[in-house]
Amino acid sequence: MMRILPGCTVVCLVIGLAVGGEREVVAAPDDAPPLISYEAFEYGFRGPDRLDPGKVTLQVVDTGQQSHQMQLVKLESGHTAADFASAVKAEPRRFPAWGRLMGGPNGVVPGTRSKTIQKLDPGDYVLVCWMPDPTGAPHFTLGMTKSITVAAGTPKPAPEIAPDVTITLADFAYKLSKPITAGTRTIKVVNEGQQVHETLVVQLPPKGSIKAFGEALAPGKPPAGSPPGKPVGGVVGLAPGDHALFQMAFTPGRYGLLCLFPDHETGQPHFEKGMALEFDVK
Ligand SMILES: [Cu+2]
Repeated sequence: MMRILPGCTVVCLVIGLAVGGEREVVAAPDDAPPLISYEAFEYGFRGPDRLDPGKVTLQVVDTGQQSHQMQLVKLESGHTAADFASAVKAEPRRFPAWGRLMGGPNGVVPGTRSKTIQKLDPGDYVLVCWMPDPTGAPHFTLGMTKSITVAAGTPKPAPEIAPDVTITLADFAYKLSKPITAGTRTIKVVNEGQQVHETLVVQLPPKGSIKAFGEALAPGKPPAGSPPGKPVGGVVGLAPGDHALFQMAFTPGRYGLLCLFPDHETGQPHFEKGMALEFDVK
């Protein structure tokens, strides 16, 4: 099963790490794409069913008791959200060709929010949360999906947004174009690999290790106390060749990037193959 995590994970995240209150992002620039906001809770998403095409700022606000994220999947050839859920259950290591993973705001703890900037083309989509419940069941298996439609039409032209830093995803590594400094930053994430990858940004304790955080979340491990870190955003799964931007406020300290998506062949989470990177923000 994809990304099934040990039972302790979510509870520990909530109990051990939900500190610091809501992470506010400072006022967006004038040319910021329109904000589309969804609430994530146990187990579902609340927000608009129908969107206009074009560039948007997609926000997930965690109003629940567990960590959540909002994967954006574009459904082709008339497939439905139920088809996608069945296909992932049947083959958790690969995604169907008609279900394109297009990013979306990655995981946060309760009471906080996460934002990405995405271009939406007309069509049918499903929102999915892969995060585990306290028994390890991915939230999407508990009904945490939502179907949305992007209306037909020509999107309004939107200005290109110049990122502060670009993160390149490869099989199996992260590369930063330059160091991330403290402040509200716009980060572009580009998948140059052959597999779906995510960028989960984790705030780490001073000597924390992102691999240790990943291991605490990894399948098949006994619960080992609180994972040493707190998810604070990023971009969920991006298909090969795709890109998205995320915006978040970085404070000085230690951070990590993590990919929990499974390898096509072995099912191993990508962080075990090298998609785990630590860096200091000054
Ligand atoms: Cu990956």
